[in-house]
Amino acid sequence: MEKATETIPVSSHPTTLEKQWLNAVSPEDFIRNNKNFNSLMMKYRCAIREIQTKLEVLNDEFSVANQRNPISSIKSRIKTPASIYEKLRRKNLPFTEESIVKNLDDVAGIRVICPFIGDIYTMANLISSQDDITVLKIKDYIQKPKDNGYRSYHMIVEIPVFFSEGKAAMRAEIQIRTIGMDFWASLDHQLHYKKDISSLVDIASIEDELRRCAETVNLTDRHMEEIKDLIGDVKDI
Ligand code: 0O2
Repeated sequence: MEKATETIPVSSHPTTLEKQWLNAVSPEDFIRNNKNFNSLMMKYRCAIREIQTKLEVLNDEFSVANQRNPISSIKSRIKTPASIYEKLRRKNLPFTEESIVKNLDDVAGIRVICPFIGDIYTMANLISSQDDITVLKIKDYIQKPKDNGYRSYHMIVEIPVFFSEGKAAMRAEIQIRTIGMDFWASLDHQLHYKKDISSLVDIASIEDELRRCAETVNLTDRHMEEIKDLIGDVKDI
């Protein structure tokens, strides 16, 4: 006779994360931790919303004054639990709520894509000068690109978010880059994400190609900016 119920294993090879969350804690602790984790992620999502609204307001205002948008698009994401866990593990830090808040700057991430390099600095200055925003860290990978060719302007900011029980200072990472830099970074990200291709292709030669491509993108970005300056006010870019 067939069994009425069957336990389906989650995975025949549970990951460290699964072991830690599912096996190492009691069901009560698991549920409580999960609730606290979801509540923390909700706060980061709210911080993203606040910052995104600020950026949209600045974009609207600029477009009325200058007949063009300094922002082409905005993307945002909350770091996945697995990615949070991995980053803390890499830094030898505990996977607790306190540790996430204290040690991670990029749980909330906002990516701002601009048409021109000049727009990147305009948006960075406008957002930094708002008095409820505190800029904690800046990494200018445009002035000083990474060895692999990565270019982008990174800001770690803190913003107050108002909840029913009071105000919380939430941290977020804002990455600002041109359309070309973003195009380049997504291909580069795929290369590192698909680590399993290393046995099939020559990674070093792809990295060389990407480095060359980053230079081409940079030259094009600067050339486009020069053309824009020659034209003057560019409409509908
Ligand atoms: P994901 O999936 O985008 O979240 P730190 O936080 O200072 O300890 P970290 O995290 O290396 O050190 O800071 P950094 O240099 O500011 O980089 C943070 C993010 O920038 C990365 O997040 C990427 O999104 C992006 N980034 C940095 N370097 C590169 C690169 O060489 N190529 C690409 N494609 N993106 C890059 P995560 O957490 O790595 O990933």
